[in-house]
Amino acid sequence: MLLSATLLIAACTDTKQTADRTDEENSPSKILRCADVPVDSDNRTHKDLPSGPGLSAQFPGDYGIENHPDVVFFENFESGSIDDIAARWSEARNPEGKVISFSDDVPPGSAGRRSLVMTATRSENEGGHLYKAFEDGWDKIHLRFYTKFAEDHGGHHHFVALRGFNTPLPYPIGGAGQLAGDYFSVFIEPTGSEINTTPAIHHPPPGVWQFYNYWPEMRSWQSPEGVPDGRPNPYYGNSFQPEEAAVLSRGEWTSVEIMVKLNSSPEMCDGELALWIDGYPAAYFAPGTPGGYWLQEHFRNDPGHPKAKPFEGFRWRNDMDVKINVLWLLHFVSDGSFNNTEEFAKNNPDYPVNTEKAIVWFDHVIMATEYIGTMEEN
Ligand SMILES: [Ca+2]
Repeated sequence: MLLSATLLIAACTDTKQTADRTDEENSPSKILRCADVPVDSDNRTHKDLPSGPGLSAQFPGDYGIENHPDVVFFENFESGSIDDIAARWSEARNPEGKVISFSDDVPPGSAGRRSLVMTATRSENEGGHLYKAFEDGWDKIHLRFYTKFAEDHGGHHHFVALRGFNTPLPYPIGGAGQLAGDYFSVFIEPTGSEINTTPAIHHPPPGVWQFYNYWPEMRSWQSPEGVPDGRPNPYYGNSFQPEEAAVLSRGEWTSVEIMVKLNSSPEMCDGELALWIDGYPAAYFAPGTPGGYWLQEHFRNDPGHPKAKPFEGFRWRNDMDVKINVLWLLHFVSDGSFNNTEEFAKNNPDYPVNTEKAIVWFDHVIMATEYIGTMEEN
């Protein structure tokens, strides 16, 4: 699960932080992890989250939604060239100009006429991105976007993220394989396997939605307890999935909304995470919900399991100056992903997959401090 070489920077910093942490854990004043402190079950579940249109209800087609006081960012790709859009964001990754383009295919009911397309081509590029670092940062953010995966889309690797730093850089820095000592990262992305049970349940590509997270209390893949065992690259993203798999659809627009709420002090474990697909609440991770248990780097959302305990909540940050301050509209399809897609195609000749190109559309990208919801049709 390596990110591309361009994203693998800052390993030195992470190594130092890992060392600091080890010293800290060996000292008598060891700080307890959130998971070390039992929490009472919360009666709330994902089913208690709002659904359907939210603040979007006042703006059919999302027309004028950027004027709502809770909206902090809006991109509909309606105006300007790709260079103009890149200038509105902090960085565009568009190798040889071959990844990012425009399309007149827009979500049903849109007030607009144009969307953005990203095309990853095997052996040529690994897709691209738009990356936005904000001077302001927030303690709680909803991100809602519409996306469409091509009818023949195969396997994917990393997709859209919200991240938080003390001081965000205007381009992505990597930390793959290392503990996220001083930042957090929340990807919402497709994956081929449902990991809440053993054995994992495999889905045809692109698969099911999951969160893939880095933060200071993340777990290692190297042992059942989530503790490193001395081998290199002990930390990759930790997976969180809905209890009932949210299967991606191909060839149609989907509304994806995520909510990240940061912990309210360095001591508190009251950080949260939520997911809506097409306006239906799909997952909610907060202190006391859902029931589940950790195995290696996966939190298994399985309330009925004998080992299940109420989820402990997220301590996303130790430094209160870390805010939600990066939006990463990423379409990263590695050659490894294409290899997996080819392998899948050999074994499943009746399931159409493109082994050379992976195409996704984006539109109606909104960040707000409250629930946004699905677009009211114009
Ligand atoms: Ca648009």
